[in-house]
Amino acid sequence: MEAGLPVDRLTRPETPRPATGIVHLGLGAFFRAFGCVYVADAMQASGGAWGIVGVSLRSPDTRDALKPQGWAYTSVTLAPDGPQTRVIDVLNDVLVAPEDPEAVLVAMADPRVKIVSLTVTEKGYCHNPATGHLNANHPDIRHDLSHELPRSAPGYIVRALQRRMAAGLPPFTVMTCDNLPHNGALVRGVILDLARRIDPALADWIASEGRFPATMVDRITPATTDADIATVERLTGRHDAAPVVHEPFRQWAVQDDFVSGDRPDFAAAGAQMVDDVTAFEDMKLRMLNGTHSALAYLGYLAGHETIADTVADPVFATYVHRCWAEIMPAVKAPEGVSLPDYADALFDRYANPAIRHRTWQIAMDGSQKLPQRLLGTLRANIDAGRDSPALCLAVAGWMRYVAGTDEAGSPIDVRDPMAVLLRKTATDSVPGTVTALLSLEQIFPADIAALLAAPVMQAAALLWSQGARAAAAEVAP
Ligand code: CS2
Repeated sequence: MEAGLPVDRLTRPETPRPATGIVHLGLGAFFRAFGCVYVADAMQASGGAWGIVGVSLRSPDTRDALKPQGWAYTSVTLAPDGPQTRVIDVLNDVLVAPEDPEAVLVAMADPRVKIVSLTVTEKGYCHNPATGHLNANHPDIRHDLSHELPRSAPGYIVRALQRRMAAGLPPFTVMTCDNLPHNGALVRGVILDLARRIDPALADWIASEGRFPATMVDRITPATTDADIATVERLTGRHDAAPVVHEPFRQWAVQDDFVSGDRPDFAAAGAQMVDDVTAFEDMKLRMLNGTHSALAYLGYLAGHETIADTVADPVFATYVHRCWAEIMPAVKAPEGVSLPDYADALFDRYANPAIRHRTWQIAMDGSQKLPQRLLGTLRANIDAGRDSPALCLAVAGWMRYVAGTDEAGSPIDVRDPMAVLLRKTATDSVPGTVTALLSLEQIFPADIAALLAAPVMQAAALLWSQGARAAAAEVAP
């Protein structure tokens, strides 16, 4: 295409729209690059009316970008040998919850809707990360307890289920797709707790009729940039204001437990439908997300912009292998899976130079991520008498990061629901900072904090005195 000529806007293909069967809360890039693609593939393979109404819980940006395109968008697979594009057209509408909460509840209470799925990130569950239980003091939960029109994702689910019970409808299945430990049980617990505070009979009905399958989701999907939008324009000859970019790899393990068995034929799209996702989830949260966070904090501190840049640095390539060596003894592999092969595949995925996944993006919300990504592994290793110097360095890396100043003395833009508290908790002295941060029980249960005090103190002393790169080299020679 010649530079400077106006290009057409992407429009939705003239194919019939399937009726809406799914409402998705938290329509970010990840779900559009993952869940929507599986649903498109499942309908292509086996049919079914599984159109999706997406809900943005905060900003109107995605709705505003997709509306002129009839909700269609381009999904770009970034393989190391070049990109491939595909138009995804499973969205039937996008609602912006704060603008019209009633419209969201009406959509969720529609009898044709069988599934409400969620990618609201860890903090969207309004739970205590250390215990997994509802945080009843969360401002949005306090609001939702006293108002019919909610603000939080759990609030929307409970109020919509309340309408369905009153209308004599079956509940929808609640399918969480966030990286939380035992995510199905966790969201069930949060929903039942909130429902019980509103109406015990509603909680009883949800407990007996509702279904909350656990899922393990996996596809690396960096935030879309202006450069990605320009690339899509170059590749397709059309302007798409909200494409998604992602790696070729995808894996979805889904607990096959849906209300009346009603769901898309996910297996036809390559998902693994299983009775128990625990082994998949433990492996992925610990091996992938645990090392992602470790590389994010230490890589950022060492001045690396992306995960691919970080693992291209031989020090961090060795370091991440050392992390996997510490993690593998604490993970029970799903049947038929070799953990060393899984680690090798992860390394190749991280090294994909086409994926520009910023360390800063992954470093976000560490207070909500650390328990399931790193602390479970550390507890298992300590219980078994195994040292974990590389993982302790990752925890120290998080501490240095949230203290808010990088190695050159510049401020770090720390994004975390606890950012203000974390920065206030950090002190001028390294041991003081470690002790104070370990005493935050929302993140570190007291017993883990006590066990981690000595090794994390040692890692922190190394990190603050030598810097992230030299410290990584020291623990992983
Ligand atoms: C990442 C994940 O941002 C993060 O915290 O670790 O989003 C990761 O890319 C996905 O879980 C991969 O499936």
